[in-house]
Amino acid sequence: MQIRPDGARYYPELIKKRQQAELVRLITEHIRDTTMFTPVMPRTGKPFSVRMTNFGSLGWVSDRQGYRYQPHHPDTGKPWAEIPAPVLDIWRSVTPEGTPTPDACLVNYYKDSARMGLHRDEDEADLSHPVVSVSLGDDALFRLGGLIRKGKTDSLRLRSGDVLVLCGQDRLAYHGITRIYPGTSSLLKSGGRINLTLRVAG
Ligand code: MD6
Ligand code: FE
Repeated sequence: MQIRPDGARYYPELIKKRQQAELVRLITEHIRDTTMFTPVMPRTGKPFSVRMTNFGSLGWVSDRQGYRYQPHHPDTGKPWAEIPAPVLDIWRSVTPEGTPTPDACLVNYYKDSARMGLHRDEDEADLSHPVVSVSLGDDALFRLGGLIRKGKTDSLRLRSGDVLVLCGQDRLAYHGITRIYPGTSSLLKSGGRINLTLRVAG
């Protein structure tokens, strides 16, 4: 579903319950094996409230040196695991034919009070490819702005199984997560929300 002309697309509950559970199984196994890292803001070193890990040949990280993609986990130095096939299937189902395969899948984990400030996804080498995001677990309030940070924003309540694509006019739009609604989903045993963000990074 197109939510803005030539821009973002939103697919509510594209992923059905059984498949959500399977994704959570794959992700939690991965988290158990690799542990998550806590990114910090460039320069200030202030920790994010969201914890992260990655799948793919490149993973997104943030530390005092800045934001970047790198092939290994910042704490353990190990390469990231491959992007699971069911996740690649989701990408294929919402991107135009001929779109390259994503090489980066960021896993964001939100506890009840975690948030993500307004930002643009602009660390990728080619900014013409779409960014696909998958929500699992508790609901979240997503804000989608425009090309300037101060512009007005639209709000979208993202629920478990929803897929959002930032493409076209909105590929570089500011966006963020204002809040999580704790207890709105029973998908994750310990609660919270998982977001997968798929990108062609390299
Ligand atoms: C989140 N999402 O949903 C954060 N980025 O937790 C993002 O930062 C995002 O949803 C690019 C495209 C879609 C997104
Ligand atoms: Fe983003």
